[in-house]
Amino acid sequence: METVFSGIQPSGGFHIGNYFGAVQNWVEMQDKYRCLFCVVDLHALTQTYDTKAMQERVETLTAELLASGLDPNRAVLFAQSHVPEHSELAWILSTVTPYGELSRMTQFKEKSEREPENINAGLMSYPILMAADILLYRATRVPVGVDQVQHLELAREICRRFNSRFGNVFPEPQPIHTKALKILGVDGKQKMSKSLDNSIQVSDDPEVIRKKVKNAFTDPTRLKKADPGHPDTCYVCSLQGYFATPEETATYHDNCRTASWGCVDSKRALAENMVKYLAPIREKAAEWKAHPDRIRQVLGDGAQTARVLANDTMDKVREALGLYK
Ligand code: AQP
Repeated sequence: METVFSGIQPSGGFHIGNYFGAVQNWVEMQDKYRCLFCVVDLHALTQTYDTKAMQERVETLTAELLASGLDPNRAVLFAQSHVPEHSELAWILSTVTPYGELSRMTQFKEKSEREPENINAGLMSYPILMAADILLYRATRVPVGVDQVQHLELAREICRRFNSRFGNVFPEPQPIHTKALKILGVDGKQKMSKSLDNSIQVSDDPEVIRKKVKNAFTDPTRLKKADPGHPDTCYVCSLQGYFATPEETATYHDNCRTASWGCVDSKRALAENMVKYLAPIREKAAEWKAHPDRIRQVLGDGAQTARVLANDTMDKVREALGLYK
């Protein structure tokens, strides 16, 4: 069975972009691959955060991942900082990573602009840690959203450089492209992100969802209800298909195109479908959150399994590097 690795940062609320862009696919992969899914808390250190909130963020995210369908009996679920070999391998891989490539990464540029007072070296070497995350488990498959494609390409390059210099230790990981390549935030412009104020979180209360959808960006060319809408380019219409059946979605789009529905009607349908769709996840996550001991147990067991695999790889890496025994 091939090995899949993927990670998610505890950098804020788990949102519908993360769910459709990543986690829904992870759930489906559990029966097809040997899966390792990681709460990448070391990656989250590259952005400014509240140290007191970190424990809570990791637990909440884990609860939401479990509520979304990740099953600790079919996948290894763990926190990155519980397996120190991620950092060790990242250092080793940094010695074969071309510096110029790092500074060209789109995410580095975007996050540097977002937080100009915190352009740290970790933000730049983020893709090296990501390469270590994957190669540590000799994963051959990595599900990625469009925002991570460039990082995975660099991970593949790092893998090739290591292997050509030190011998064939790592298989070259291949991407699995996710269905929802990129979900935009409610501003309709930037990628929906945990660290931006533009997301709809899977655990948002129904009233919060309704309010966010009500204020979401819509077709700016549609000035009054009688104007025909453009469902192919409208942000609200682009989300309908995730929460409604194909038939319902086609009807909503038709209603918009023929102006029998205004944007308010489209938003109302979207909000209600979203509330209904997300309710079971929100409820299951609340159940998990009520039992932090169980969450801790899942992450502890996951880390134990991950460390066995990580140690095995690191033995091979140290041997290949010729490090002093
Ligand atoms: N808007 C999105 N649409 C589709 N997929 C998305 N992903 C993230 N945002 C979208 C996918 O979610 C997975 C986990 O992402 P991450 O936590 O590693 O970091 P990210 O990609 O940087 O996600 P965020 O929410 O934007 O976090 P912050 O704000 O902290 O940077 C990835 O597979 C990603 O493709």
